[in-house]
Amino acid sequence: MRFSLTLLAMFTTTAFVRPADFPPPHQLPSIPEFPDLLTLRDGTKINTQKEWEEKRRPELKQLLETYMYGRYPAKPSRIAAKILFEDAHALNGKGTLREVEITFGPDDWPKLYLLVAVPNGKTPAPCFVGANFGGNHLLTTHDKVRIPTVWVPDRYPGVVKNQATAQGRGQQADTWPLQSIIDNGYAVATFYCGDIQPDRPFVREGMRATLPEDSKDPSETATIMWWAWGIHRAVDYLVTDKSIDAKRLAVVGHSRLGKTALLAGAFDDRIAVIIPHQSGCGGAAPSRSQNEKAETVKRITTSFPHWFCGNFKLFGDDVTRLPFDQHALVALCAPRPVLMTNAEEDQWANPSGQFDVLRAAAPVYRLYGDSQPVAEKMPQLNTLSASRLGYFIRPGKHSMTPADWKIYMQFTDKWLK
Ligand code: GTR
Repeated sequence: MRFSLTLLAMFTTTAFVRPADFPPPHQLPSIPEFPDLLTLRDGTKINTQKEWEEKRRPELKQLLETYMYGRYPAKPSRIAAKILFEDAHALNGKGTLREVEITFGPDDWPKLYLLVAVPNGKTPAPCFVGANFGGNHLLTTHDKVRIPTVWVPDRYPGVVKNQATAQGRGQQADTWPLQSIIDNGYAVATFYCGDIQPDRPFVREGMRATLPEDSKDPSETATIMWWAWGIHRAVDYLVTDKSIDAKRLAVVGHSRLGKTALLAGAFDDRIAVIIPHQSGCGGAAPSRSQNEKAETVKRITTSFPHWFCGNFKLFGDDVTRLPFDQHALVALCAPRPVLMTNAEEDQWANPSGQFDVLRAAAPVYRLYGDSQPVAEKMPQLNTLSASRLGYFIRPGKHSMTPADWKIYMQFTDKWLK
């Protein structure tokens, strides 16, 4: 079945206006603790939900764009979706599997290929959405699923000289367990992150190729922001898909794509639940970290210079100059539920620091009337805290497994069903 569906004729383009008083990083004041979420930069206190939404929330978004992730890109003026294939008897006959080609912007912009699995007879279904690491074809053996043609890291199964091949089919099915997700009454939609922006620095490819050449702009849109923006384009499609319940979307991602999931949730209110899995530094973990085993701002901006904008690197030697910490990103999600999931041996992702971030975001959730949005103490191993600011830590390492998905679904069963 091939047909084209025009989603949204025209978007308004929002120009980014940098407030005149955003100085270069070294001129910002040093703030040793997490900056107060309920005080504007000019010192004014925020007391109500309205003040938060009208004043502090936009200010924090601009700060995060300017100093960390780079500008939130404009919405494309044109977006369309085409079903590449649909199999109504997939997943042991219990699901419908389709792949949707989402086209936006001028003809030479990248396309996004969204793999969508829907539970038959249970629609409109709540839906998980997120980016994957190595291609949709790694998640299922279904032979109609497209193999990426863009650059893919060599470490993924079946990749030869940075090109994905059919050898990879189904090799990472455990990371996004489609069958068990639909068996639990959820739909799921995912795309290869590299469709939007391949995960390597410097090359003017993917969405980065749409930016001016040789830009010295220290707030230029960086890779994690592009990926989050890509999730928003997937959401543009999902809210038009009749088999999906547009009000019950949960964003999920692992590690660098967990950082992406949190940013995507913070910048798009259409997403109802936000699940950053082992997202670590630059995601749910604090930049002002006390955990000596955890990744630091200096380290991450050296290893992965393309994930964040140029300004963020300048905080590597003095994170106290950051006018926010990651609790701000969580607070932008308020009052929507956020679940941070972790593993005990994955100290690099800073599980205890993430719990501190969750606690620090609570004052904003309280403005929305949830008097106890978060657990008092970091939960024991294997004990889900399903508060609005939820937390989970299991034994084991840095990975995304079917058992982790069971936890995500326990949390979304509470908040979306
Ligand atoms: C690590 C990086 C982490 C995390 C991880 C991943 O090398 O230091 O921040 O993002 O990669 O994405 O798997």
